Amino acid sequence: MKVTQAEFIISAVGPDQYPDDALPEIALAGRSNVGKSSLINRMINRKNLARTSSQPGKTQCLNYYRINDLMYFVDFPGYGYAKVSKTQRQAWGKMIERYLLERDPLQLVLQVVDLRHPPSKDDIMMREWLIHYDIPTCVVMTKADKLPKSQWQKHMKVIRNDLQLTSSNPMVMFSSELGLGKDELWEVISRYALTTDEVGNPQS
Ligand SMILES: Nc1nc2c(ncn2[C@@H]2O[C@H](COP(=O)(O)OP(=O)(O)OP(=O)(O)O)[C@@H](O)[C@H]2O)c(=O)[nH]1
Ligand SMILES: [Mg+2]
Repeated sequence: MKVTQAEFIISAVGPDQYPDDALPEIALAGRSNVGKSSLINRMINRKNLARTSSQPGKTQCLNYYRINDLMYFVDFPGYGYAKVSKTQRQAWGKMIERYLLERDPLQLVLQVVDLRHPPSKDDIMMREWLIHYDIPTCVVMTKADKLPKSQWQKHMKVIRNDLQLTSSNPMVMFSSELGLGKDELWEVISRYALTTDEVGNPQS
């Protein structure tokens, strides 16, 4: 998809601040520091629209980015950051669970994991939530540039297995550094969130 417009809309602390224009939403979930914001920036060709956080674990907001007036990327606060208090963790859980349960415009969750490592306990818990709420998911294995290509398939198999992915669950190899996987991920997103007219030609 050719991105001509990308705009930060709001850091929403709760449902009354979520946009009410019913555009499809693509949410990004993943461990703190895994590379969610970098992935958004790469997908829209902007260096710094999605802020890459200097204070991991501190944000408890859903960050909304509107793309081409067609859809939103919704950047979840990262999970699994060790220094977060129990109260913060519970607040995070409530907000995310409510969003997953009630948010009608949600079309797809991009579960972002680090290709280098087996999924964490939190990654597995998130996956179980997504299965439980029956939400379409695409697992994006990022930071591929940090691993020799010869090891990609082996690591992908571990992730597929640990997250109980079937052959119908899309998985995309990605690197925000290199731009690898960008067109493939736009194809997946388009399939779930956009009509064919809106897709246009893939952007190189
Ligand atoms: N080499 C490499 N580094 C990456 C990649 N993606 C992200 N990074 C780096 O990883 C760090 C964390 O990236 P972020 O995009 O801020 O991660 P995040 O998931 O948004 O983090 P939180 O907002 O804290 O949850 C930054 O230093 C990025 O430059 C990638 O594909 N390759
Ligand atoms: Mg971030």
